[in-house]
Amino acid sequence: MKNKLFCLMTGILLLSAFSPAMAVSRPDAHAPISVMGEHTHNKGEWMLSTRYMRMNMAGLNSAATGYMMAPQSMSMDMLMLGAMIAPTDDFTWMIMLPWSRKNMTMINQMSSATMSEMSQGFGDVSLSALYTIWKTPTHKLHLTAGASLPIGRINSSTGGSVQTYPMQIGSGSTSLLPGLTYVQTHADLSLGAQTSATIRTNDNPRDYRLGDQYKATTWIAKPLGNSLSISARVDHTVWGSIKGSDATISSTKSPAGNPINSGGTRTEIGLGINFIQPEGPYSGHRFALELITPIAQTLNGSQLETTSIITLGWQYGI
Ligand SMILES: [Cu+2]
Repeated sequence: MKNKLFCLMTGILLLSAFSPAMAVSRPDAHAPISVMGEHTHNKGEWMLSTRYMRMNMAGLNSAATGYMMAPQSMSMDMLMLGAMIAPTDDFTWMIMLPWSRKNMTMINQMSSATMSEMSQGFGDVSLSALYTIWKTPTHKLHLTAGASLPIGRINSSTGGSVQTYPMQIGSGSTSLLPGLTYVQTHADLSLGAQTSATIRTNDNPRDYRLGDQYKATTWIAKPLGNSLSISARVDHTVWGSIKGSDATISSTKSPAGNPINSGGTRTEIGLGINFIQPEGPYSGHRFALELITPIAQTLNGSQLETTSIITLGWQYGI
């Protein structure tokens, strides 16, 4: 009898000790790749990641009446480098550095001539602490407290004049990045939800600040075997208008140079896959893809609408 009890107790202890580690090795242990800071690590673990994101925008939500130029399309290619390290089971540090390239085409509304412009560079770096509040084998809740530092340029120019607000690479402001993530893991699926914000704390050196941004997303992921999982996600973002203005940017040449044409809301759906190899030469590597389509957007004034977003990611950690 004592022996049986001992075996049972040892079994329960072993199970509770190993189930979090087992959960980490599932393909859906990480959320769809476009979601940031959605998982934490156990003590001593670290991870490096690269995400490539492409965002396409085309067509104005309302005519650029009264402006010389009308934007026609814009694309943004972003490479996001990230690292995570966990000094304890409850704390994970995360650092992220984006590099982006933006292209915009526009038409001169008088002469019908088209032109394009480009900007590129490193964006604002962010540092976050992820703190686990509640963790059981099936539920996990963690808090994110982060800050973004304005290292990205806000004076990118073309032909001698400073480019419009959407073409700038950085925000110029120090921002707070709070967030809350909840994940539920079951044998045959996982569910998650995250809310996060970007709160600008100061006007930048060019006398404006970008609008604050609030985001909520929820997803469901289903493992198909040990290597692959598929996911579906809904995302809603609300962001405010630009406050103040850069005196060197013309507010009448293009709607993109006038702060009244900024801010809005967007709802998107994302379909994704995550891939891992649990054992073998590629164990520890993760590959993921997510395709995102907006289903609704309301934009203040005259702005280009987002048409699609693709995120491709590679993560490596031990
Ligand atoms: Cu990680």
